[in-house]
Parts: sequence; structure tokens; C-alpha cells
Amino acid sequence: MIPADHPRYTSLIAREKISRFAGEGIVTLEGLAAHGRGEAFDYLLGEKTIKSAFLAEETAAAMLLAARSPVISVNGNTAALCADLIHELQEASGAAVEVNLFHRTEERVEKISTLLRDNGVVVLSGKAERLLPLSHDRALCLKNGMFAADVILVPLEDGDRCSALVSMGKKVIAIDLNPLSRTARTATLTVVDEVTRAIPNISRFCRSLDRERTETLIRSCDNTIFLKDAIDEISGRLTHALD
Ligand code: PTJ
Repeated sequence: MIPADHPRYTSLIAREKISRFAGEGIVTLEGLAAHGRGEAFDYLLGEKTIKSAFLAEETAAAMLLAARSPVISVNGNTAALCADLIHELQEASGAAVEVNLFHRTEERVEKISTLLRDNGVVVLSGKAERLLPLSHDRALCLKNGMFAADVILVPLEDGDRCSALVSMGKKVIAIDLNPLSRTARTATLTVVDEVTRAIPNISRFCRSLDRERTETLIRSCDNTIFLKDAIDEISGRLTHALD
């Protein structure tokens, strides 16, 4: 039992969730390591949504709304931390949801799909085919889902699929606390924020954006600026840590 007044309450609750879902086979042991890396970067960012990440979240909403066929790709960690939030984002953005795993087994795909459905998400189903130019199982996706999509949101990604999707001409929105990762640098747009803060913000922007602002955000999107700002935030915090 984690007391609500514990100074690290939010972080401890997330750890409790991620380890419980690891016990259920939804998160992999590698996913626990990935979560720890995310926590470290979040600590360096002050465990808050920085100003440029808010703008990235608004831009992400604009890209989803303007897309012809947007898809939200969900892996084990994302399902464990925010199945309910994915439901809200699906409603707000109209995007399809597809499960795509690095450590893929049919059993995990089923468990994650069930968790999402239990939270109200409409999950694409069908026979996954090896359609992405990758040598591992992340190549497996649905023809009418990720393969046909023009904009794909990939929370907590590993870099090579992001670059494969970009090489196929798709716009990729990454959510990644590490502004130095391959994913962050390869994506069309990177939201450097914790996934459970980022997704509700993107949903809120989906509900409030008008057409003119949507077009302006898409026109002016420059991922390098978002990454530089996150790196500046981290270096500034480190420089002044003991002031
Ligand atoms: O469920 P699977 O089989 O698809 O596997 C999922 C993992 C996460 C294990 C797989 O995609 C992986 O190995 O990812 P990486 O290469 O470790 O990348 C994950 C990235 O997400 C890292 O840069 C972390 O800093 C970042 N990250 C971790 N937790 C969070 C996060 N970013 C935002 N919010 C988080 N909670």
C-alpha cells in the first residue's frame, strides 16, 4: 500500500502498475528496464511537462486530426500505464488502435488487446503480415491498419521501426522521455514527456483545436527545436541542481 502523501507517490504507483502487468505477461522484463530509463529522464526533466512539450502535444493533436488514416500503435508498457487514456485519445482523435510489439507472441497480443478492450478501446484485429522493412517481429502489422496509415503515434518506441515507418513516407509522432534516442531523432515529431501526461494533453488539444490553428501547427513543426529545448532543460537543471 503506497500512502498518497508519499513524495514519490505518482512514480511509485506507475512502478506498481508496470510490475503488476509484468506479472501478468503484458509487460516484458525488458519493458521494466525501458521504464527505468524513462524514469531517469523524467527526473532530469523535473517530472513535469515542459513548455515545448505542450506545444509538441498540440502539434501531435493537429497531425492526428488532419490525418487521412491515423493509427495509435500500442505496446506492453503503454497498455499497462494508460489503457484508459488510450480510449480517451481514440475518442478525441478518431484514430485506429493497433497492437504492435517488439517482443511479440500471439499470447501477448491477445492479452494486451483484451486489456485495451476492457478499457473501451476499439482494437484493430486481423492477420498481421510482414509488411514493414524490418528483420524482427515489429515488421508484422495489419494491411488496413499501420500499413495503410499516413500518421502513426508511437509511444515508447524502439528506434528502427520509427525509421522504417518514416522511410515508407509516413509521419511518425513519438512519445519518448529521452530526447537523445534514435526514435526521438528520427520521428517527424517527438513529444518529450511522460506518456501518462502526454496522452491526456494530446486528447485535450484534439477536442479544442480549430482548423486554422491545426494548419499553422503542422506548417511550423520543427522536431529539432523540440529536442534542443528538452536537452537545454536537462542541462539547465543539471547546471543549477545544487544552487
Ligand atoms: O511491449 P514490447 O514487446 O513492444 O516492448 C516495449 C519496449 C518498451 C520494451 C521496447 O519498445 C523497447 O525496448 O523500447 P526502448 O528501446 O527501451 O525505448 C523505450 C523508450 O521509451 C526509451 O527511450 C525510454 O526513455 C522511453 N520511456 C520509457 N518509459 C517512458 C518513456 N517515455 C515516455 N513515458 C514513459 N513512461
